[in-house]
Amino acid sequence: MTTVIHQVEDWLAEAGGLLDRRVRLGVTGLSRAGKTVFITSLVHHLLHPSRLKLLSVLAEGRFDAALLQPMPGGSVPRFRYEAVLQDLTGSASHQPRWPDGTKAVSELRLSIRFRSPLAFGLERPNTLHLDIVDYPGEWLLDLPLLTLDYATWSRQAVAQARTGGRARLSAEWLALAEAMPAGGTDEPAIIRTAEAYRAYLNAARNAPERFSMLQPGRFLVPGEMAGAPALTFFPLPNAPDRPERDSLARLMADRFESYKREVAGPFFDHHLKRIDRQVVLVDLLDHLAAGPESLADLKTAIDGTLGAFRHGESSWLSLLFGNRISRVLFAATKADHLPTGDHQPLADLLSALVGDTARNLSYAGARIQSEAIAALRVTRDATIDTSNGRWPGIAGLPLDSDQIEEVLPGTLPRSLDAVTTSGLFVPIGFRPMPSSVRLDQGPPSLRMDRALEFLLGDSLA
Ligand SMILES: Nc1nc2c(ncn2[C@@H]2O[C@H](COP(=O)(O)OP(=O)(O)OP(=O)(O)O)[C@@H](O)[C@H]2O)c(=O)[nH]1
Ligand SMILES: [Mg+2]
Repeated sequence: MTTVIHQVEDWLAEAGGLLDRRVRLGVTGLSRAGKTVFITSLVHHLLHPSRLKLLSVLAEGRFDAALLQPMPGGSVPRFRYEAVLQDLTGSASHQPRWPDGTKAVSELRLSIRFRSPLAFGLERPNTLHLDIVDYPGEWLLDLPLLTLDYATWSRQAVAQARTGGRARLSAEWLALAEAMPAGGTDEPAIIRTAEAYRAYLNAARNAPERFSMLQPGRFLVPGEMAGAPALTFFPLPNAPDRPERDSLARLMADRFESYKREVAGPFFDHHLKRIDRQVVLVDLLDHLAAGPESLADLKTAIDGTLGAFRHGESSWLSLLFGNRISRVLFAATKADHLPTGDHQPLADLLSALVGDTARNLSYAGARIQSEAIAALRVTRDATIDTSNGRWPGIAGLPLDSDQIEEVLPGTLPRSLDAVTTSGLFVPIGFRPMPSSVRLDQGPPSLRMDRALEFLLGDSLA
């Protein structure tokens, strides 16, 4: 029912705005995938569009201007676009730097004035309102929980925790959880074990394998919920499907359900459920460097989160049953860590990683594309002389240095099967250079215009 009301609201808003279009762009990506930098780059590009060569509305001379709009209301803070831009440009008091990790939800609306061609060379003025939301990437992993009950989640989480590199990280929590009496609901012991579970998730996030499947998301970034009972639970080994009254499993299941109802569900409903277009940002390089276990975990996380969304061609039925996501861009971020010749192979590796999932989305009617992008390009290509000959590399300002350095980033694996943990491929972090981002000009980037053309080109036609 709420879906129908939301749709009618949208419809009325559109009718009121003389058929202005509204597109909700879902920027989805795990923690550190590059969401905040992507959103800032996208907005800055559209406000100063000279670098968006492949965006047809610009190439065809139909783009008038873009403007940041005040949000229509509500309680969600506005995305701190100006502050992030200031981080990236630098100021008298600080060097250009990357923004901090996101700790809360924020939203932004950008309106684009453009002209649509009519017959006889006439044009009609048009407006597209683009709504975007930013949030901590960790919270995305709450979406797969929404369709699970506590016993099923426990089985999955415990089996996962006993497998591969996670086993050495989960031992303390598992020992505490196994030692807890089934009938006991001793709160201090529950808090201790929940804390051990959180420590395990934290360790898994920072482990060399760079594990992605870390649930629930608020255990890592609690936002305003730190210490709340809804966050004091953990998966139980041998959790029964029908726990007895007053048992530990029953209490844990109740808290799990309350987490879904009060935290994960509202986050999805209010911020992501109604998106029309989706960009899935993936820091694939980082996971390629971390090896096969990291990649397998990443794939599980991407598949699990995408499963929460409805993809397919939108139609008049959307008015009754809720909108569908009609375009999904899979974007391998931070492609500026590689020389130009490796960009397409990187996009191909991402296509291979999401292959089955992407096929399902296509089958449902959504259009799919993969790109290697850099929302903010902070390196340039360089040819590097070695004793072995001359090789394509990159040059940039390493995170821990004030000198521009030329770097050979290593060899990108030819296929996902060729990925190893032997450290053949080691990405290096670079920081924004002074003057690489200017307030009055779109930022240097890689394939942001292709990304925007795919995601929004038809809405700007
Ligand atoms: N070289 C390069 N690095 C990037 C780019 N985009 C992001 N990064 C790096 O990736 C880090 C994470 O980017 P964010 O945009 O903060 O990632 P996020 O997805 O918002 O992360 P959370 O807020 O933790 O969910 C940045 O601090 C940069 O170090 C890019 O285009 N090029
Ligand atoms: Mg962020």
